[in-house]
Amino acid sequence: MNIQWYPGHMTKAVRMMEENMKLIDLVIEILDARIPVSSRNPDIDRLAKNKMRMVVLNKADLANETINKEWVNYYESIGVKAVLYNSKSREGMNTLLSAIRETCKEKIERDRRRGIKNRSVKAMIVGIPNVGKSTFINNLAKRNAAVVGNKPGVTKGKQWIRISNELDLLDTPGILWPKFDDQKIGLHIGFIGSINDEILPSEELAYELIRVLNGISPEVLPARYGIASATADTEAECAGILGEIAVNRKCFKKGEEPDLKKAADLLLDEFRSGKLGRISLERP
Ligand SMILES: Nc1nc2c(ncn2[C@@H]2O[C@H](COP(=O)(O)OP(=O)(O)OP(=O)(O)O)[C@@H](O)[C@H]2O)c(=O)[nH]1
Ligand SMILES: [Mg+2]
Repeated sequence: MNIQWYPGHMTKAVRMMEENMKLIDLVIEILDARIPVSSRNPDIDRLAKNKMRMVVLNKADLANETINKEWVNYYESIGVKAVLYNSKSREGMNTLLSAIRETCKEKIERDRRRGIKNRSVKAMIVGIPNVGKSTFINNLAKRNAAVVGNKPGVTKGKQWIRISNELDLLDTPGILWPKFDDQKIGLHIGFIGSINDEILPSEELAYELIRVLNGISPEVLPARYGIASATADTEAECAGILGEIAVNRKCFKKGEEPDLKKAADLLLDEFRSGKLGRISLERP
């Protein structure tokens, strides 16, 4: 399976981000805590050159708690400021605001020394589609300023949102990059729902998810769907497991034949929304 999604609106978004970068002090990169490696867009390094940087591991509520901490420690060890965040509950808000202040400390002090008052920190919020950029902004703003949605490609253009006298955030559309070096990256991004589902073959994607889940925590699928433990190395084995999930969830075509497409959509949906538990796919 060859996954790639780089439509014209992303090229346009990158251009918009380049044009606005001169106004920006800080670039806050929103990653999905379940896949901090795959959700890191390599193009951001070029875009954000010479800017202050910070990483937010969002959707921390969907990722494994122990592995979440490992990631924060890892980033600290390489000198990158990273904080865990859950945009649904605002868990981590105080740590986050102090991390922003800490990251921008020098700029704030420099402004003060020069007698510049009332100049806010301007931060661009960037990341791949559907990681929760707009939700994160609304959360900080304590109001529904930006449009959010449970699918990739919701934000279409730029939008400035004032958080306080000290902080303004720029919402941007989610961007991917022209080619994934490793197809594993494409798969992981597909699993979490950051690629337009219309271009994804959901059954094949579900087979891959079954294979990956079986490797990470083999008890998850049997526990959730009441099926027997089984190996998931070959496509036939994965299809067998998906068939059992279909039967368990009564996904049938006309007659008695299991509907694998329906079961695949259900499995992906349950993984994405955390119904299978808090599962991190990547570890430092
Ligand atoms: N569980 C959980 N869900 C979240 C969190 N943050 C955002 N979401 C959900 O993720 C989905 C996508 O959120 P958006 O804020 O629209 O994502 P975005 O990054 O702005 O997406 P694009 O504009 O399409 O690039 C929504 O259904 C949110 O409710 C979080 O921390 N935890
Ligand atoms: Mg958005």
